[in-house]
Amino acid sequence: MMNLPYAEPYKIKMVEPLYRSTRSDREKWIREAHYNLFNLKSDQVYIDLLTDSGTGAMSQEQWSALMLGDESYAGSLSFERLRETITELTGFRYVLPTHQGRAAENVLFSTLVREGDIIPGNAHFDTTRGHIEFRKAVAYDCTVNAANHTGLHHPFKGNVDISRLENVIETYGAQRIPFIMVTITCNTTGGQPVSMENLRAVKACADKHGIKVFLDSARFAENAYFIKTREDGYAGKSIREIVREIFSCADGMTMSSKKDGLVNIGGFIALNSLDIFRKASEFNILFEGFITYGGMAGRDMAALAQGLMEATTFEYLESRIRQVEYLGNMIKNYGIPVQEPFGGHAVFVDATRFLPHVRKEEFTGQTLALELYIESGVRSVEIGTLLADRDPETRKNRYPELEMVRLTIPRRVYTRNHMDYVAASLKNVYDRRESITRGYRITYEAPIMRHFTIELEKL
Ligand code: P70
Repeated sequence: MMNLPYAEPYKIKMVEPLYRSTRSDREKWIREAHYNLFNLKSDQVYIDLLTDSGTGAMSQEQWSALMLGDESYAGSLSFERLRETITELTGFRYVLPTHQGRAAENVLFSTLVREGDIIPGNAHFDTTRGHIEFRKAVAYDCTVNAANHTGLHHPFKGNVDISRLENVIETYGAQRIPFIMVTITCNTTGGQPVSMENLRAVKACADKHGIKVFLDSARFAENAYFIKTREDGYAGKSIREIVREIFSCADGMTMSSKKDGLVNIGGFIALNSLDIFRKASEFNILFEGFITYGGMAGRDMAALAQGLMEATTFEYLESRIRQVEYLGNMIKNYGIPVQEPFGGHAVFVDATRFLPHVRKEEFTGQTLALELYIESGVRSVEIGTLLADRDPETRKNRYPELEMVRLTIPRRVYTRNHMDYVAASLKNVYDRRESITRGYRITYEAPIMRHFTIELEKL
């Protein structure tokens, strides 16, 4: 008897064309794009692994929910349905919709963060860090050491280092720390999960000092899948039971619905405190829109309510995460250095070990991402020095411990054949890695969140 392999729990009803190109087309396009992959038009890309954010495919249930969207300015029934769904899944009573994740950060941080504050966490993502630093506060990473060794196996590389966290609280004092922010899964360290045990330890530490805990929850369902499949005592629990337990370790959450909400745009804040909800509502009205739509169309809220339910099923998560794992294994079997275990939403390639001849000052991660695009039209993204920005005080480049290229898999979009193509493309670059010795120089950069609009020149 053969073990039956896993397969997608859906079939394809509608298709969208992809665009092939030649190497000389791509060399010309990327030069015109100033060697910034964000500047390419989508028809200049064959397989787009830039991000899993807002790039997923909706289900027929979500498309039909769109037709039932209630576009009332106030008291939209689509918002009601969304609020009920979020409360059912997370336990949080109050919900504020926003147009995407960074808007949720903007509203929450306008309410809670002051100049000179310290926000500790596992490893803040760039928009979160940007919103903290924009307010002249400090985003302090308490990352576990294991996360910085790509070849080292550790089931929960997204964990917060609790002794580092204790140290930060001791050094700066609880009154300068409005909250701790834990990102689930942790994007910066490679889509790595945080264990329930660690979440409980963070909450206990925070409670001891009277500090609140917020979860940056863009990929909370993927985190729940890893807890179920890796943490002792959770195999028998459902994804939704685990999700509920995750959020019981926090006072609130910010969400980019473009990931585990399975929609193309949207975000929200959910929390338990009426007081914070009321203050945040003022900023929501100022920046986003009335508190029952916050920058979202009623139909988008209807699709999101449905998406959140689909994303919290084991069948969906298994096919999603095992597709990432399939790509990761193929790349690993070619001998290419990758962050292990593979992340929930992406395979993170260790660019420093892939291209040892390219100096970090010449942007090793970006160099590899560009080589991959030129090789085959696969667009990935640098998660390294360009993304890490300059230190806000010294204005020097921050060189992160990990210089990576992220192959980010959109949800329910690409097939196994596409994954084979991506792996073969990367292998071709790997085979000629010895000949890649020089990187790039910056010719234009914005003062904050530079990687989106940066312009480069080949050295
Ligand atoms: C990504 C995108 C967004 C994000 C996130 C976490 C953990 C908040 C947000 C902001 C950003 C990106 C990066 C590179 C290329 C394209 C896009 N992450 N928290 O792909 O949410 O985008 O809705 O404002 O990962 O990881 P939002």
